[in-house]
Amino acid sequence: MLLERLYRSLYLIRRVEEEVARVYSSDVILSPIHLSIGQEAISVAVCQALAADDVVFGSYRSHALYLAKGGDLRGMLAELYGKATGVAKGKAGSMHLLDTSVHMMGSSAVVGTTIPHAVGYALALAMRGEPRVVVSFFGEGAVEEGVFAESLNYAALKRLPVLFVCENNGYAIHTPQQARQALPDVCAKAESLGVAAECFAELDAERLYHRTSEVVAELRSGARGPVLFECHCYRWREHVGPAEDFAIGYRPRSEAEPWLAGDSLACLARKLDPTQRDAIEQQVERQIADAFRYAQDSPWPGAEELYTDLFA
Ligand SMILES: Cc1ncc(C[n+]2csc(CCOP(=O)(O)OP(=O)(O)O)c2C)c(N)n1
Repeated sequence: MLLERLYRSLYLIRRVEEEVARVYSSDVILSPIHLSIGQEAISVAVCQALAADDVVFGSYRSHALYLAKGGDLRGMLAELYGKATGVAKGKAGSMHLLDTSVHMMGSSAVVGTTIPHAVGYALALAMRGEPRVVVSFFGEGAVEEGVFAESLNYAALKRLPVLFVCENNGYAIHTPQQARQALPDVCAKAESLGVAAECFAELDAERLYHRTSEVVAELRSGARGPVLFECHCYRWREHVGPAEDFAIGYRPRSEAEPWLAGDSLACLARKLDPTQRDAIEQQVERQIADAFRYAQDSPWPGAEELYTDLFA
């Protein structure tokens, strides 16, 4: 049932990141962390509408995307701990999650860089006639990068099967979008480049799921060119790190309150039967406890790994 699937995925991601935040001060996690808390419903809803072999690319804020795409929780946590059992053998950390087994083909610390990668992948799929789609996730800060315009132009020109998903949380680090962009309307920018665009002003996981399903079916059939979704959301924690940062002055807590009150996880929880919900939560809590133990107990990479899998 859709509601249960959405809730299970969202609950897992929220609780994993809360646990990551909780253990972070003990330095067991050896990677900078950019948490998705508050924004997770976007990855969850979009990925539930994808087939297993559809492809996703993300930014450095990609724990939610990786887990929503069916990623390996044990492998992700071991990666954050820098262990040999991590999805990238401990070399990538939180910001460069990549796992070809679930078709998560890249995430990057450098803003905007995976947008052209996603378009290139979609071009390859189109040339091979494979009915798969690519989804490129990025923040509204990435829209300021030159590659955004170049990539959207090319995807529109070649009518490539790409869904661009802009997670617009209103800030790049500490600077609001209005102080950075003369035209803070991501949909208008996309449309000016020939890409059809839709704005989601609220985080409604079920609505986003249904609309993504429709668009993905059209993209898969080759019936249309690329589409951009601008999904408004709010980052509850600091830009990088585990804490809240309302006290440092760049944004007031009052701005967060409507988003906290409209929490996607709580909204879905209210729609579920309490017995069902408890069962899901208990299973997920066990899964999380197991995965943290696995990360903690896993071995460090050996010195012989220092120069393997490196392309620099
Ligand atoms: C090319 C590049 N320029 C600048 C930075 C520094 N930087 C890191 S995160 C960030 C903000 C990006 O904001 P956004 O794309 O909206 O994503 P969010 O952090 O809100 O998820 C910036 C400017 C970078 N990593 N890469």
